[in-house]
Amino acid sequence: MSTITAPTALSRKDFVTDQDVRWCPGCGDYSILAQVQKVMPELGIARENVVFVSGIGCSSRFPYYMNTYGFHSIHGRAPAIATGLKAARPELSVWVVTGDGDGLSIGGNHMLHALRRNIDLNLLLFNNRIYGLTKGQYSPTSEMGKVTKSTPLGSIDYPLNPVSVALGAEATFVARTVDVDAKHLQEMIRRASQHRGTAFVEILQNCNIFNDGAWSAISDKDSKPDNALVLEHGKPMLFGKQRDKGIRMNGHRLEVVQLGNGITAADLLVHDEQDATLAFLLGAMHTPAFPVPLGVLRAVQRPTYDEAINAQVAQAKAKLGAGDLDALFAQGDTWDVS
Ligand SMILES: Cc1ncc(C[n+]2csc(CCOP(=O)(O)OP(=O)(O)O)c2C)c(N)n1
Ligand code: SF4
Repeated sequence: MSTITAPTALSRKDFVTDQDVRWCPGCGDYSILAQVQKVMPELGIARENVVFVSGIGCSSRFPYYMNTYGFHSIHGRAPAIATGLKAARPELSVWVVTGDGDGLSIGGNHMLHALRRNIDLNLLLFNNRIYGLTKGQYSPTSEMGKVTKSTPLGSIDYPLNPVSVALGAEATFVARTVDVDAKHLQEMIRRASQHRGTAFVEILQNCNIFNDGAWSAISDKDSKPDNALVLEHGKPMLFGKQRDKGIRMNGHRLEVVQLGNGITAADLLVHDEQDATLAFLLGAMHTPAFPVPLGVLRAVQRPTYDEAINAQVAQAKAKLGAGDLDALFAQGDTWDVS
């Protein structure tokens, strides 16, 4: 969330750069870029107050294509760089773009701390379950048994679930969406930008070159209704082509039920974005036993890191004065190198 508004109305074109987009034809990243460029003007933030920070990977080429400020940083470190930027310049709208390899492997530590600190960032994790840029090695989200160039006999690693990781770090905003669902993706970008605190959005993305169809059960028109549960706050959890299946609580567990034979929508769970336990249960659902939840799993308010750090700075200044950096460096033990 940023407080500085744009002086004049902007359009999608204002956010497009003159750079040739260097993703493979058909890559899911194109749709994500298009939806972000579409939503940006609606947010009413001046372009010079928007910054996209990325690490390394195909997804991390994103800042070149956004006509805003940007920082193509080092592998896995985008959350740390974005944290410094937001703490120093809280009025900026800071976005982190990362991949499942960049954000959860080499950058897992940095991601975790940005999430728990609740600094006011928007974190978009493009999850294609593979390393795209380095040509198809398995990633922390690849499924067990996955045969790739680096796992020729099949991966023996149990995969990370990005949403569960974010919820485990007690992130205040956690959502999931899909590259090909333009409207839903736009809505999640809007919701993330409105949230004060770290907004984490997992975007299921197709890498048609090295992991084609990894999410087809959830993204293809025909299979999506039976494999995805679109969450809406305050609404019962219904899914299926005929909207005749739902999610019900059975003791401490969730279960899929077929409507009819005495079971109605009134028996189903109603989504509550503020219920942490429910978010955990939903986040752990996966195919084939359950549909994959899409939408906002959790949205709650908690003081942000940037507010807290700037309050402390103001407090220190009130007590001790503005301070003098040169005097600070010159105090204590100093020496000349000759
Ligand atoms: C320090 C360092 N280690 C390893 C690499 C090699 N490397 C570049 S991108 C990448 C993984 C990218 O995967 P992901 O984040 O999933 O992005 P994608 O390309 O799939 O969008 C790796 C391991 C690097 N550039 N720097
Ligand atoms: S390698 Fe995959 S993720 Fe990278 S640009 Fe090509 S299709 Fe997209």
